Amino acid sequence: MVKIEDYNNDYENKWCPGCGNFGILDAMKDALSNLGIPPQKLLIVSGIGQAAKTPHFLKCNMFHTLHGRALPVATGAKLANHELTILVNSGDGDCYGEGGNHFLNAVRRNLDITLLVHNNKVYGLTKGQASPTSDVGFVTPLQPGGVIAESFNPLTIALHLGAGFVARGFSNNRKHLSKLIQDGMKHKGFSLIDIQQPCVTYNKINTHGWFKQRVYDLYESDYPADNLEQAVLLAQEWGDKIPIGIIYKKEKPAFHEKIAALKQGPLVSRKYDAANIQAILSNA
Ligand SMILES: Cc1ncc(C[n+]2csc(CCOP(=O)(O)OP(=O)(O)O)c2C)c(N)n1
Ligand code: SF4
Repeated sequence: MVKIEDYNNDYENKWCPGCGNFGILDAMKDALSNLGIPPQKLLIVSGIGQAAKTPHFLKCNMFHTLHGRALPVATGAKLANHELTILVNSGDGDCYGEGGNHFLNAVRRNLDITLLVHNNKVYGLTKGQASPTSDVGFVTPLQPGGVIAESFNPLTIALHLGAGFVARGFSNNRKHLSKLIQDGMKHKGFSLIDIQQPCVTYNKINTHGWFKQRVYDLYESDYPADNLEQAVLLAQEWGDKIPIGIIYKKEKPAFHEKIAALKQGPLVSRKYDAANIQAILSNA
């Protein structure tokens, strides 16, 4: 049996008091212990940013890589060992800005990994510049007249690229977020969970209270999450009402299942000599 405490470590945490990242960290530990995944069987990959520091605060295998590059590293790890459970923690700037191209291609490939994007609609670590998900008009020290570019909607982009699991969470709704992470991890293929995460220091608009007044739970509705056209419409609902839960879900073959060379088991468990590398390649 895996307990929440199995994931605890004593690494010093310097997130601001009240940061939404704490709720995401708690929900992750709850989800991982509920799924019974022991720390040694889990790899968490992250890039750079406040969100990307998350794996420092869990006892597990981790790979903290370059800004925006968590998904390519996770892709390599999954192809080397497709039996490994892989989570990616990324911020909206890290994933949709610097790593935007990798996001698009990871969705298209349908890698069997779960991507948690801590979406605070701002660059937190570098002190409050606009990110791709900042809303039009959002004022920052670098955009004193307000953001003029349209906001990037990761949910509709992922749906249009054929994603099989698209969801939105809220960092303060920890039980709900834990369930969402569990459902995302149980899903075979790429799972996007875009998590609304208040940055109490640099985003004074989208606060905990702002979200609490607006979020409603799709798990409590009879929304079926299996109709793409309905999902695209729902993914655009933003303002007075904000849906949280599974927006769309559809099973399809994962990337590693389509690679002939991986059918006889993970690459890491093979013995390598010149002859068998040739055999693996000729199988591909
Ligand atoms: C190649 C590169 N470009 C820029 C930076 C500077 N940088 C570090 S974190 C960051 C933004 C992080 O924002 P986000 O991903 O939204 O994470 P948050 O800190 O808000 O959690 C930037 C621009 C960097 N470290 N490397
Ligand atoms: S700056 Fe924002 S995102 Fe970073 S720790 Fe503080 S509240 Fe969290």
